[in-house]
Amino acid sequence: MIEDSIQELESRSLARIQSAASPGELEAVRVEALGRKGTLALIGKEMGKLAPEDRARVGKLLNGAKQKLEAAFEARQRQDAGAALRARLDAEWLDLTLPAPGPRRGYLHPITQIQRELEELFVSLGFTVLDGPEVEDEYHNFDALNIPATHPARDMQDTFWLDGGKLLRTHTSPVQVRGMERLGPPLRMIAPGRVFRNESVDASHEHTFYQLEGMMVDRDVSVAHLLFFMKTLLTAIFHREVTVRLRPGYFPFVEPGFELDIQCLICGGPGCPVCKQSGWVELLPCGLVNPNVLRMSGIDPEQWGGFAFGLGLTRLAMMRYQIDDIRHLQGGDLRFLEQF
Ligand code: FA5
Repeated sequence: MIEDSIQELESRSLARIQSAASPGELEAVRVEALGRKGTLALIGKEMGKLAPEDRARVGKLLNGAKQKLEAAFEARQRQDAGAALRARLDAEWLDLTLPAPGPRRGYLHPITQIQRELEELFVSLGFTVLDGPEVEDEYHNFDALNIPATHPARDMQDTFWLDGGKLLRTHTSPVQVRGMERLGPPLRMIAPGRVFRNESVDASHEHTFYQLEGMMVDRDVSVAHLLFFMKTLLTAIFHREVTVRLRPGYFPFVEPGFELDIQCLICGGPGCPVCKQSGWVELLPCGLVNPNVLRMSGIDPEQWGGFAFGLGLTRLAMMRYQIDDIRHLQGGDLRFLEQF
């Protein structure tokens, strides 16, 4: 019976519209039942074969089934679209009342931290902080420090020479000379800064590193003054007793000259690559200013005396933070730098 087929199609399709698991499956049900060549269309074509008195009744039934299925189909589509929208809103949920994360905090490089601490200390002791050029002339880097061109001491610091007789300063000592020239005696100055040497790099040697120069020129300055300031400096940096040794050191611009070494804080004494197995790290060369140097900068050595030191700031950072390879400090690796 054609009426039974219509009813059976209607109830079966309604169930399938409800249970369709995906939009694709739902569309397949629609095409099968309502499509141009779908089951309802086929049944419609059979209508002509019906007795005229049955046609109106069956036609009504057929239209009713078509409308019900179309309505169910649209309802299911609306229901699916609503669920998809809710899922999207849930996934994209944003709490506008949460506080903003704020800018990422940066870090001061360990050498900058130590440099600033030392600047504060020396300023509190009456010293002025001076700056000088990294591209220097031969006069300030060497001649005015009692190292003329023929002097073998020029070989102690392998130099990067530039065009026109200029050079990359090999130490911060030229700033002493500039300080004496500019400010005259009495003088208390420090000069932190970057220096350059054409030497091969290893665990304790860089081609580019930091020093902090210090100088005091006054009446009756002695080795006792020098030692007082060196001890004050080391206590401020290490916040504890460190073992040091003083030995004679040769620098043409000081007389007498000393090397102040610190017992290696990486290995504690037995020897390691940082201290080249010696147990000691060269940190702080110093001495009383050579009268020639005072004279060349226009200061009368009969009236004034002075001390000077040239602290290896990069090595000091290594000792303070127990860094076992100098190359980490300039490597630019944030994982390393963020530890300080
Ligand atoms: C000088 O540069 C002198 N101008 C220091 C000075 C100043 C002496 C005033 C007397 C009076 P020296 O070449 O030793 O001296 O270097 C000083 C310090 O810099 C060393 O003790 C060491 O701590 C550091 N240093 C030297 N070479 C390197 C290097 N290649 N890498 C890292 N640190 C270095």
